[in-house]
Amino acid sequence: MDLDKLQNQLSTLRAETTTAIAGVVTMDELRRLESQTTGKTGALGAWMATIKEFPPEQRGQVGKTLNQAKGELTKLFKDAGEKIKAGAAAAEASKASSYDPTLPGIRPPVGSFHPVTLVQLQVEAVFQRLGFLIETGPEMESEHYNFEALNIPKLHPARDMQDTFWLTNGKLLRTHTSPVQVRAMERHGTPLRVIAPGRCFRYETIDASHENTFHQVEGLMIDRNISIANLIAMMKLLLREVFSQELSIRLRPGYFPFVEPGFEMDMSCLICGGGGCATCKQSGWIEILPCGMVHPNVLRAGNIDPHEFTGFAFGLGLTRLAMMKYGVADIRGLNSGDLRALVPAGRISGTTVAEKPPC
Ligand code: FA5
Repeated sequence: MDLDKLQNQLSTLRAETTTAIAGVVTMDELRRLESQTTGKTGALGAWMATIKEFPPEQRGQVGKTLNQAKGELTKLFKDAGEKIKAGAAAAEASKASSYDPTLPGIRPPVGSFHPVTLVQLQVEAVFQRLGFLIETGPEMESEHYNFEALNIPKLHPARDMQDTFWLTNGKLLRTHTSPVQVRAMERHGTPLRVIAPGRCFRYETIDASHENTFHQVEGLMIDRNISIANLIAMMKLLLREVFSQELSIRLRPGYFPFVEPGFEMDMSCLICGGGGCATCKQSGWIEILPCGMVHPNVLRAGNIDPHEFTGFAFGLGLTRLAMMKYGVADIRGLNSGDLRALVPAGRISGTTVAEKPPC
């Protein structure tokens, strides 16, 4: 063995070690490689053991060369170790910074209430505050409750006011929510404050303000000394609460066999601002709240003495109320699944946010 050959082999070892270090990822791998290279039993250790085979005059130089090579290799390992540690620390830091617990969460997409449901909840809240019960009645109704108990006997021309879907079992799809009036009288007696929201069905020609399936809210208040003044005050309060503003309304005589006197309460059309449009049939007014004082025959049908008790009733057009409140110009949009009509103001673009039920 001569010194030149030793130096050549040490150069080769340096080059191979540099290449091997470049492929190392973890500190454990690096330590293993270092011990195989510079450790006592490693490649350099084997060279150290050969010093005594050199002639005595060369041993000093051989030792120096081997020590220098060991120093260079040790530095290579030290630098590589620092690099690996720095990389691990950076990865840890970036992992930590990608989680910010103060960021707002991602809202899961959820639907919103139907506009009719929204106004229904609002109307219910108004009347519940006034001590009214909320009743329901069957959609498949008997002729008795839908007509006869409401002072509309068979063959009475008033039946033509509400084109009816008759069923093969002799019943019908209720044409209004008024059947709940006598049902509630029978169930609760007097005094009585009740509202009854629900779906109604009529064999109607459909247009911008008429559907064959629509919603109403029936209202009924029976007690001693109930007057038209109570009725008007209650109707005005309802519209003020739902629209959060004083609206233009008008009261005109209306005929319904189950009330006497009867009225039609109209509100100024909010689609056109009263100027006239297809929704209000160019009149500037929307028929929304027919009402009146309960007819004595209806009180009798509900086992209530008309000499002792009086009451008012109304049949709010809930679907039309929703149209006015949310600016839906055509009633068909509400039943068709058209999101432009169904998602009222309050939806945040991008994600849908469940509308809070109005208080
Ligand atoms: C009635 O249904 C009576 N039962 C209301 C009533 C109750 C009067 C108590 C007096 C006392 P009318 O047919 O006008 O009345 O309907 C009431 C409201 O329901 C209307 O003002 C209108 O807002 C709504 N409405 C009626 N028909 C339709 C329809 N086809 N599509 C949408 N809304 C309708």
